[in-house]
Amino acid sequence: MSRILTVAAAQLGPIQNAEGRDVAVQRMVRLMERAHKRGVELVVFPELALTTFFPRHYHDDIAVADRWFEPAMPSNETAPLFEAARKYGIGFHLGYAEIAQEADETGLVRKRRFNTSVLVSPEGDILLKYRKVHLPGHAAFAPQRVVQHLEKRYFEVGNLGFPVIRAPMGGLEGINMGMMICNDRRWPEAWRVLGLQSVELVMLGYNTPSINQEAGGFEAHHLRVFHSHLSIQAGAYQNACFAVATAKAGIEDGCELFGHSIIVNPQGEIVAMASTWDDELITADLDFGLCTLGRTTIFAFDQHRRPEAYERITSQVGAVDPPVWSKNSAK
Ligand code: CDT
Repeated sequence: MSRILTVAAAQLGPIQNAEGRDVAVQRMVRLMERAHKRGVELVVFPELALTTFFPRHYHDDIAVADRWFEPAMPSNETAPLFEAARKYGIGFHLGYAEIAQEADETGLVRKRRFNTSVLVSPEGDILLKYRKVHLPGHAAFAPQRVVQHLEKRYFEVGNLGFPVIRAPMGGLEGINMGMMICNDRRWPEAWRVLGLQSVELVMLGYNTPSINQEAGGFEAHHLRVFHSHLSIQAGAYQNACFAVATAKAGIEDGCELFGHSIIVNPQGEIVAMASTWDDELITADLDFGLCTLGRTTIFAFDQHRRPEAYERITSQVGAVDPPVWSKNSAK
């Protein structure tokens, strides 16, 4: 019997710094209403979907940034999203900045800040939570940059790993679902950890500037979108899963985010792509039977993986120099 789920990437246009959560939430509720009319069963919203991408703004006192964080999910302000889920019978994925009162690795309970996403069921239950692992950018104000990227200042590295949950969604009894957030998509390790848990659907949100402020050399404009799509398409193909990748797009606080949200199948093909820099819904019917070919042939992990040869992947962070060849050392 075929297992088909209708999904949407609900791209958001810009959210300006001056705009409140109520504006973003209203826009998202409207997208859920439109999704429902199109028969969508699961909607994927972007990273930090409730506010502007605030890591571009520096505050000496980090506590001043707390206004961009959610101490509770749901809250009074985000409750309309949960109500819409119940009303329309659709699940949703939401990225937001999370404040948690939680023990750290030393056992000290303190205020902790994460770049987080949740997967919410059509009944309004939180099925899965993920906290972003790969935090790009820098922690201190960088005077040479026109626009800051202070994720390392405002967030701690996620401490939940890359979890996958099997849960009902839409008309399906169970789908293996996992999440990553923005920069994570560029790291094959993140995809493989999800793949090793038989993930069938990866949801991810992103806020990616059109201009790379970190470029040490020239980076052609079009390569920004190319590298994003390349990473997602490769990740989906190499782990025989679907991916829904949703952007925040357009000019936000004067900074351009490139959009180009996509839905990708397990062959790595783009099956839907956003074409605006605005709130935009792209949809696709995902047939999870299409995951079988990859995972039973070329990417049958149990038959072909060689973890004994991958030891460096988990024991080493930076690259080391290789030995230098010489006639005497040649074998
Ligand atoms: N939000 C996020 O992770 N954005 C990064 C931008 C990198 S430039 C510092 C990304 O990988 O898309």
